[in-house]
Amino acid sequence: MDNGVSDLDLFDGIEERRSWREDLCAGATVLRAYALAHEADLLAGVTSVCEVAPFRHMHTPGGFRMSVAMTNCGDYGWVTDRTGYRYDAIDPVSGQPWPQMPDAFLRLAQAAAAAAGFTDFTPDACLINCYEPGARMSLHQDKDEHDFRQPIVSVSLGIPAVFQFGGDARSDKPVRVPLQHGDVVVWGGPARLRYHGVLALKQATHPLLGGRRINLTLRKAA
Ligand code: MD3
Ligand code: FE
Repeated sequence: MDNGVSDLDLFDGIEERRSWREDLCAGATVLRAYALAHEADLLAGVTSVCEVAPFRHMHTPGGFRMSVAMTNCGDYGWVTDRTGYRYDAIDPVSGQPWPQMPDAFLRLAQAAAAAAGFTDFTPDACLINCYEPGARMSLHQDKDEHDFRQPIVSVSLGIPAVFQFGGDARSDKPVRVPLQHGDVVVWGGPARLRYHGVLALKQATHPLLGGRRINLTLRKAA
């Protein structure tokens, strides 16, 4: 479904590139290429976060090493280890607070949320996922946040991935949604607790990111 243009009206960019919207279902909106005009600022943000809080492979409570490497910025970060998973204000690796959320992340996410109809999105956490070929994320729900009225905004950067968008039950057959560099997805309302995952990434090369995919998910955790 192509139904128009959504520009980043919170930005005063020199050149706005065209973006188009696809509604997956009530509450789930794909804003294709929405982040492209700001790729340089977003990647600079990722680099600065990683200087303080490098990507690490965390372990699930069951003891499995996650194939996706993760870090966080903002007031809270999502962490998992043998004791369980949670949002924590302290990075367990550095023992310090997570780095501040880069302005470019916050502005892009608020503009995207507003474009999808969520006008009061106040994210306080950004999980940054790093995928290499073969890395995947199995079907899960995001339910560690306190207020499910707030959406989650996800920004895809780097090599492509196939996203699995399931239903409210784990057994609901997921639909496949290919996500490319610059695509932004807003998940909220009735879609907020849908099961979702990412299929194992295929080998590919992106001009800016090489053989990696970075996904930012901005959330209101507290
Ligand atoms: C649909 N990350 O970090 S973001 C995650 O591409 C996560 O790295 C994936 O799922 C990634 O938890 C997908 C897309 C996403 C995020 C939250 C959702 C889709 C969602 C919440 C409800 C429904
Ligand atoms: Fe998720």
